[in-house]
Amino acid sequence: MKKISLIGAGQIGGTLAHLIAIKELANVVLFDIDEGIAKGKALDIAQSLAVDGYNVKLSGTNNYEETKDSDVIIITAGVPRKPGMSRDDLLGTNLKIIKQVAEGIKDTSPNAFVICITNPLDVIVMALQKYSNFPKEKVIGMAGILDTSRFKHFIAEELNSEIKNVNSFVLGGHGDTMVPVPNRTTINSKPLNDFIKDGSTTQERIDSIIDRTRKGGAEIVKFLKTGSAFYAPAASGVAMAESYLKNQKKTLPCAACLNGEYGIKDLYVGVPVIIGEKGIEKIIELTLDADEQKSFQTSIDAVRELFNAAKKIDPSLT
Ligand code: A3D
Repeated sequence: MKKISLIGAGQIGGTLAHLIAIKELANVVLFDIDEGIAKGKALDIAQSLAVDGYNVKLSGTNNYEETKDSDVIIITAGVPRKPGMSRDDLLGTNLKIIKQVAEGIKDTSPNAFVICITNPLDVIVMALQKYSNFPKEKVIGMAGILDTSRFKHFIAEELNSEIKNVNSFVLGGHGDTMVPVPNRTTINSKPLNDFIKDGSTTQERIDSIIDRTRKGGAEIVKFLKTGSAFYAPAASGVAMAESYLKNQKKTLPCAACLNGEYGIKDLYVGVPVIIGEKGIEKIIELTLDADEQKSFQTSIDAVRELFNAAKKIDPSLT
């Protein structure tokens, strides 16, 4: 059995543990600075597995030694948003936390595939790679799958289609400047634009879906009041871990460190990548039209600006 360690046993961490267990994907170690949360959730989920006879071991800890030699590490340690906050407001606090996490994992699991979920995502995953010095193809951020599933969900509702027949990508940074690409969206292999042409929907309605997708996280924060989304973020993180552990080579939109692709170097941004047993095996370069390119550039500028803010907080990141 493979080993997945979850750093952060809060809302997403607990849901990740449950999903991993009922897929029998790996044994799970839940790590949290609050040892009681990690131990309590591990025990509760382990006992739930007895109901259906799933064969997975779970444990909870606040000691990095127990995460030793993990195949995959998924990081959600940090604070989530409260109503009215932007993801960027979390930067100062979560940067300090991610530095501690990098210290904790770098010697204990040097060969792990590391998936970061902590916000503000693109900058935190970039800081994590720099603090840990893990290979860039082994450090990846989860955001694009979540943003894409939100877009796909709204499109499926709008066109009364089964979700599995909707295909799309959301690119760019995980923030208000993210870039849903309606031109690359198909429903039953039919381009989304054709549904506008035949009157099934309108450009205005698609524009409002794009806007709702961009604000999809905030919509949930407002409903929950005490935290942010966790079911869909956890499902997205598990899809990445599964593609790596089973060498599925799925193409998934994730935050990856670009090395010249899309004309960008040394910056983590959301793009489609192939995840297999080597980690990020390929970054897919889509040809963007002028509007998409412009929106993508705006998103990249926003990520770069926030990383500059991070460097001011911690000059060791330069
Ligand atoms: P929450 O339920 O508060 O869990 C976070 C956990 O981290 C808590 O149990 C804390 O005790 C723990 N923690 C804090 N500091 C440390 C530390 N130094 N070491 C280990 N554990 C620590 O939050 P959540 O699970 O809802 O969200 C976790 C993070 O994911 C937040 O930063 C969210 O903003 C972010 N998030 C990202 C997305 C993306 O799509 C990228 C979506 C939703 C949430």
